[in-house]
Formats: sequence, structure tokens, C-alpha cells
Amino acid sequence: MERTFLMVKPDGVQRGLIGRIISRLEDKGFKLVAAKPVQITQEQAKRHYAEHEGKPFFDNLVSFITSAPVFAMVWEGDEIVTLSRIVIGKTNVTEAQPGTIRGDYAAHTPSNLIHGSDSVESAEREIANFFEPHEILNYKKSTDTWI
Ligand code: RTP
Ligand code: MG
Repeated sequence: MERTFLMVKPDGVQRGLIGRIISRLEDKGFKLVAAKPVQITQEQAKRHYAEHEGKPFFDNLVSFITSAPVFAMVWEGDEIVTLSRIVIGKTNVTEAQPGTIRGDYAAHTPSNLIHGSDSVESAEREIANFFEPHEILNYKKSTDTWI
């Protein structure tokens, strides 16, 4: 079973969208296996966004993600890395389609509400940056065989 790291960004927490975002991911049929609110440190933010180091928006991105608490999560599902990014919608809010989280709730590109890992390798690295192995649960859900 594939895992991904999804994180409600500071704008989503401040706007009270944690519950609605979780509902959409549950509705899709994904399984929540870890979750906690986190105040990200500078070091943790730089590790998380290491792939963007050197890009013009990097400093703003680190400032934004450390500006207030985020809600960090690990979700499980078949092909969840690809599927969750479809549920999330495009990075640029002018391209995010209605029916996606960003398409329905985000109105400015840097504040696009939620992060999703872009590959299985990124997911492993990002999960390790936020969670200890014992914080990630392994359990059966009654819907497992129906999704
Ligand atoms: P994320 O990593 O947050 O899930 O978003 P993503 O894969 O859709 O987009 P990515 O290219 O990884 O960019 C990471 C975040 O950086 C901000 N960003 N700003 N041109 C810009 O000002 C710009 N480009 C990207 C966004 O917050 C984006 O989600
Ligand atoms: Mg990304």
C-alpha cells in the first residue's frame, strides 16, 4: 500500500479548512494513518522544500510555511501519490479546476492550502521529516475491501 505526506498549510489552518480537507480525502477512500498539528522550524521547512532551494520563491515559501501552524498527515491508498495530487488540484490557482481542493478554496498561488508529495521517494523523505515510525498506524478499516 502506497503512502503519501499531505499537509494543510498555514492558510488552510487559519481559515478553518482542516476538517473539510480531511473529509475530501476520506470521501475519496484514502486511509488516514498519522496526523498532528505542527509549528514547523526553519530547518524542517528547508529540508521539506529542499528541491526548491535556489528558486526565486524559496525564501518566501519557507517564511510562509513557518509563519503559523500546519496540519501534517500521512495517508495510505493505491497510487495515492498521483491520486491525491488530482484531488488537491493544480499548483497555480488559475489552473486549479472546480471540484479540487485548490480549485474550490484557494485564490492565491503561494497560499494554495495543501501540500502533497510529488513522488513515492519524496513521500518517504517528507514523512520522515515530520513523523517517527511509531506515530504511523497500521490498522484495518471496514471499507478497505470495498474501495
Ligand atoms: P506543494 O509542493 O506545496 O504540494 O505544491 P506543488 O507540488 O503543487 O508545487 P511546487 O512546484 O512543489 O511548489 C511548492 C509550493 O511553492 C509555492 N510556489 N510559489 N512562482 C511561485 O511564486 C511559486 N511557485 C510555487 C506554492 O505554494 C507551491 O505549492
Ligand atoms: Mg511540490
